[in-house]
Amino acid sequence: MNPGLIGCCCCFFRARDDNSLEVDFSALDLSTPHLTLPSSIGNGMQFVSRFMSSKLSGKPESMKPLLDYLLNLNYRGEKLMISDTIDTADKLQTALLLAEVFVAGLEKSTPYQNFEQKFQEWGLEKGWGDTAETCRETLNFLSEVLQAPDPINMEKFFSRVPSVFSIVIFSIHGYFGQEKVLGLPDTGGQVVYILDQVRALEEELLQRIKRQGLNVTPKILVLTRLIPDAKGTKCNVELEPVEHTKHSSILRVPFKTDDGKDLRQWVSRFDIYPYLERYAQDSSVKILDILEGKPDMVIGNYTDGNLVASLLSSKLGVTQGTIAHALEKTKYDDSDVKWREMDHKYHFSCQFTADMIAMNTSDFIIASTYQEIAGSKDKPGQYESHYAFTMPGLCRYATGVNVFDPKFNIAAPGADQSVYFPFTQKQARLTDLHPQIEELLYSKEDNDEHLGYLGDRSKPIIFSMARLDKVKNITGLVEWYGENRKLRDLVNLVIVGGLLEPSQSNDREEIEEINKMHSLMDKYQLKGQIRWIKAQTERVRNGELYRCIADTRGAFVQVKKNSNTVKHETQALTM
Ligand SMILES: *[C@@H]1O[C@H](CO)[C@@H](O)[C@H](O)[C@H]1NC(C)=O
Ligand SMILES: *[C@@H]1O[C@H](CO)[C@@H](O)[C@H](O)[C@H]1NC(C)=O
Ligand SMILES: CC(=O)N[C@H]1CO[C@H](CO)[C@@H](O)[C@@H]1O
Repeated sequence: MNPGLIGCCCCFFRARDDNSLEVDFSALDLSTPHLTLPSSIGNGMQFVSRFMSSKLSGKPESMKPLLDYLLNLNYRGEKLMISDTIDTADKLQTALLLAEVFVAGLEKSTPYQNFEQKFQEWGLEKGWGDTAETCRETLNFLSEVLQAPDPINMEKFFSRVPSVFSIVIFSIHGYFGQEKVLGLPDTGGQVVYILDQVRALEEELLQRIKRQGLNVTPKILVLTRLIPDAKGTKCNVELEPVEHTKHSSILRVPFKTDDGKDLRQWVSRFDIYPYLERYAQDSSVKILDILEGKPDMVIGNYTDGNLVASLLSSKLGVTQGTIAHALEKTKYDDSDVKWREMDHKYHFSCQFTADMIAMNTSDFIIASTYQEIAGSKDKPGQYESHYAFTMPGLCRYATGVNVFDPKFNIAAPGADQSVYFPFTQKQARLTDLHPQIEELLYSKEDNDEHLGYLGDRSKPIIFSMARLDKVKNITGLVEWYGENRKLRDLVNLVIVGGLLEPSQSNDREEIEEINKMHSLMDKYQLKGQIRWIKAQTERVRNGELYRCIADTRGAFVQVKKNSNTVKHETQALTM
């Protein structure tokens, strides 16, 4: 990695005697207040609202920052909420009072246009609401905050402030596309998650914009890599609309080689660090062009996305969010201490440094669970493990990422309920798909989609679907099943994941795992009890597949790694 990159984050660096680096983020910890109770970790938003309301004492000077913030609100230069004439807290309070009394006297559903002129006379601009009622609510939240600041109204008011219209999401590695990509190397759940997320975000933005009475078109761009050798996917297409959205697109920007040419082929996510700085520059030019200005927020996913989001956010001065559900550091034992042994394969020296930069510069970090941040009794959290660690001979983080920072917020992910619903909802079941699923699970012959067969169909199915890599340890599950006679008598095993032949894959971990699958099936003579189906990409059919497994009284199994023991967590299939 170019050392210039490291200079972009604000913290304290010191060269140590052995030429390695010491990093102490706390040396510059000037103003951000921190949570104190472990139980409040992950509730940063609440904390910030409480902190802000405690700063507003009711005295006019204390309102100044809030007033300045509102005065700065605009959409492409057009003022929102208040105009420049409201330049003191007193004036703001007076305007709110007048407007509140006025809208309270109107029919609730009166459209904003009908009283827009009145609002303007008081110095109020668009953005309070689309009807008399929504305006009244927003005015009231702010009045309450100004009179007697409290965190609840503070949060309510900020949830109404129109500040985000365009969003850029970086998901760089793998093949990011809408069809024929799942199962290609480094390409898995994240593509589906992000496309779902984009649809949900667009809907949310549209609703908010409408509720605020604005006539603004939101824009969402998913930034990924353009891969000229696209392997039959659309990854060589620069701009592609996201299906089932109106205002969202995938924008692909190529990696450049040293001589300035487009890099043609896919590269593993572990090998992409040399390209990222240039990529950040090239994408920022494209983004500014397509959005006709800066985005309001950038979000990164995974190390590469987060690092580029950091670079872009510091360059353009926009809010940065991080969603890094799967950090590599905690996936491999002692990956920090043993970085040297693994570096030729994984380049953790780059990856952990990039993660640290991204986590530190992010304005907020979304985690899905408390455990992900702060761990449990017997396991450190993946973020917590970035507080203090050493990569011997390279660098030492004296104070790294602090989980008590209010930037950490928990938002549990949802599932698309039109795809994933309980198997008991008989009327909704996709019976049309049953013949295909029947073939997938029970046909006798091997073909290029599946290997092995289930001799006794009356047994329940133990089922797992995941990428075929070391961390997901599907081969561990197969081994465990193979060794357990009793279990083999009772249940069948169905695995969906990876490709079936090593020659079809060009991902080094996957190739190893494919070979292992074959040798385990031979070693334990599993044919007749196991069905190994290659990675499946049809989401809707997969939803029904889960339910068909549930019909057999089956169970979904996820192999979880826990320090040095491997626990197989079995959860009853309720879907
Ligand atoms: C990032 O670094 C700053 C100092 O530069 C520090 O105050 C802050 O706590 C760090 N953030 C996190 C999440 O650790
Ligand atoms: C995978 O599972 C096997 C069997 O349970 C276990 O021995 C092995 O250590 C696991 N591998 C990883 C990388 O967790
Ligand atoms: C929310 C989200 O999309 N998270 C994904 C980020 O990328 C990692 C690694 O590819 C996925 O595991 C996460 O699910």
